Amino acid sequence: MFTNRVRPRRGRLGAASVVCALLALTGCSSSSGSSSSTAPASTPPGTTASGAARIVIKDFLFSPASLTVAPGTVVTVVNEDKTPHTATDAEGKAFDTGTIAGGKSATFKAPATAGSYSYICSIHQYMKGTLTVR
Ligand SMILES: [Cu+2]
Repeated sequence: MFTNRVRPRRGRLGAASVVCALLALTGCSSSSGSSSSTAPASTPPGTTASGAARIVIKDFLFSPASLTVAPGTVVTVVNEDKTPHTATDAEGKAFDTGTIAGGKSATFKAPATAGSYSYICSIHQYMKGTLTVR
């Protein structure tokens, strides 16, 4: 009987400590968010600094669907499907991997001119991606 009365009280204490922990977490994240404004931005987000980039084709999708690279970056396209695919500039002939057999990879060189290039798989033209050069 006595122990039955104690148990619910412990449960309430446990819940209260969880709330305290959550409050501490939110307090912590808000303070770190304000301090990040002072940090210098060295590289724009989404830009590869190393000069190499990678696109993976899986389940008839380009991943990432949108990639930003520096002009002239060598981009490796990995085909993880069993079906052949390509990564082909949709508007001009700025780049084209040619047919990449299933399980294989190919490379192309990003255009030297900055801009946004939409590309497709020339075999499955509903497959779309965007390569941004800047
Ligand atoms: Cu394809």
